[in-house]
Amino acid sequence: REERMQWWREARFGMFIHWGDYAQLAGSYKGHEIGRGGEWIMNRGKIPVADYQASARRFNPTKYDADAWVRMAKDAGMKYIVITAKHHDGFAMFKSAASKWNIADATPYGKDVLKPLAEACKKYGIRLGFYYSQAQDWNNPGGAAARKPASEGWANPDSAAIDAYTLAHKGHWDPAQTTASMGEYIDKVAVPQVKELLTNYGDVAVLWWDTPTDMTDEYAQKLKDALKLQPHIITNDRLKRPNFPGDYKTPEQKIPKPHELDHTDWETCMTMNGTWGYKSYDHKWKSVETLVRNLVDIASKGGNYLLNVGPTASGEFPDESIQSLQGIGKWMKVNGTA
Ligand code: FUL
Repeated sequence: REERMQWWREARFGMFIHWGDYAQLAGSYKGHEIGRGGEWIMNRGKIPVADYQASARRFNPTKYDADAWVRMAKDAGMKYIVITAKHHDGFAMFKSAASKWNIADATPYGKDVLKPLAEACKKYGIRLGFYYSQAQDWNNPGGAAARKPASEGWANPDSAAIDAYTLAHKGHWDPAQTTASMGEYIDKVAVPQVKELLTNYGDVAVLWWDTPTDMTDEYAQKLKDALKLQPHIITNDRLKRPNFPGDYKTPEQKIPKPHELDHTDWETCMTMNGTWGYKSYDHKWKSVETLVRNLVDIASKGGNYLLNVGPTASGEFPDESIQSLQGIGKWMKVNGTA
């Protein structure tokens, strides 16, 4: 383990990328602004499965340039990238034989976006990790759905019955979501897709699990076993709690105080504005000074900083993110190791 962790401990700074079909909705559904993270829009808006899937027919990121993305990360002094291979909306950003709900089969773009990213990372010496939402999946039947009260965000007024339904169905709001069991989803979608990710993209540095809603030890063990395909891989602590601590802890949107440190490896993930997935109207951008101070604070305490970018549906980083990355890069040139 010590050997596996070495590059990660030295890295200090990485880029998180939240990119999926939700970027295309950019925080709004049927003219309503939906609360909280843009990547949660389907859940918060209780968008029916058929409607949400129809939205992918407009997802066509023709301006996507993996080479440029990786160069921006590298120039900012980042050593690794973790991208959402599949977020809670179940949309795979890669060609998958386990579900048609993927970017190659469900969009006019028609191509895998992880392949070019893996190639660019290799070219520039940046390690690549995959975020995979193993439990929550709101589109592939049987996936879990976190139960959030309707008071948080806007519930779809077109579906008056939906909240009573959601309460009665473990967080699901559309009958299409419950046509399979979670066990079937794990065996037919989650495990096969994780295997695809660990087979088709060369070296995978990190598997970043998230929100273990309704996970059991049995499901978690199946996913953990799949990791054997990449003997050097590192994982976070979100596969299943307790019993599956992984290699490092993941404080979210906060930096631990000195007395909270306990010799466990840790990585603070954080947004540059207020959302992980792109929202056209979120302008709460942190200043370059704040971002640099956070990085220094985290590095001085022995942690890693995983700083998020939420690309647009056209495949570009928001201008503000580009400027911040450049500002950090400038500082790193003078003071850091870049
Ligand atoms: C959370 C997720 O629910 C968010 O959407 C985001 O991916 C964040 C990093 O983890 O728990």
